Amino acid sequence: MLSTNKIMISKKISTKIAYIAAICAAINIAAITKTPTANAASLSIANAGFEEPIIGEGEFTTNVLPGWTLYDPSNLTSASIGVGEPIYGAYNPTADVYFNEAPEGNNVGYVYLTYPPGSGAVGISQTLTSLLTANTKYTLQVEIANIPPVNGFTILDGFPGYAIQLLAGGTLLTQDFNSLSIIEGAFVTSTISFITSANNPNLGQALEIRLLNILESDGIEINFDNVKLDATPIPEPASILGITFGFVGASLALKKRKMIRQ
Ligand SMILES: [Ca+2]
Ligand SMILES: [Ca+2]
Ligand SMILES: [Ca+2]
Repeated sequence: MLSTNKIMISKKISTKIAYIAAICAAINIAAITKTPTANAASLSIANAGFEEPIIGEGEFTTNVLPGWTLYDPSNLTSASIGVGEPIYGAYNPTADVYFNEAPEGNNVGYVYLTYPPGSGAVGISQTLTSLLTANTKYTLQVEIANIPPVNGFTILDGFPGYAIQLLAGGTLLTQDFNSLSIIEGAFVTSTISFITSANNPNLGQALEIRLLNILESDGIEINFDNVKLDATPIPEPASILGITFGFVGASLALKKRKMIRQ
């Protein structure tokens, strides 16, 4: 009788230990999930909404886009640029092109390529002043649009496909390679994320954003807008250890209970 009581008391104690350990683990999880939102920072991107230069309704610039440079690894566009054909720039769409015109401000960016599908990827690129940092979650968000064939511009029919890339020191960290289907006249939001470990080989290298027209299918022009890059510190290893100890504590208590039952 006495020993049964002892077992019951031990059971109660071990149950309490299990609860306390579980609560400790939960607190550690809460601390981790809270930390990132508190410290999230927007990284500086020059001309992120393509509002420079200021241009009139329906107008566009020809290969002029402050903050951004042409990315053309196979030199596909050199002859076209030489004769002044527009390849990239800022564009101020009218309401008959996009119902809401631009998702942000007045302008969007464009990449316009009159080459057959399979010719190669061309786009715009920006190297940031921000450097790749350890234990950080990077989230890149870009609005992408399929410009419709309105006002007799049947050449704008179709969509060539896009890629949104995040790099550091010239190394691709992550990309959205044409995963979203975009109907004529629509803007969609592409969001990609990358978490750096403590020993990523590109730590300290400059971040770079590329927005590409990949010429994968029939179509010549893509529009982009409202480029955003957030950096959020992720938990220190100490907090992760806290979780581990919490769960170890819970499992030890459960083991104790099993031993008492036997
Ligand atoms: Ca804009
Ligand atoms: Ca407009
Ligand atoms: Ca189109």
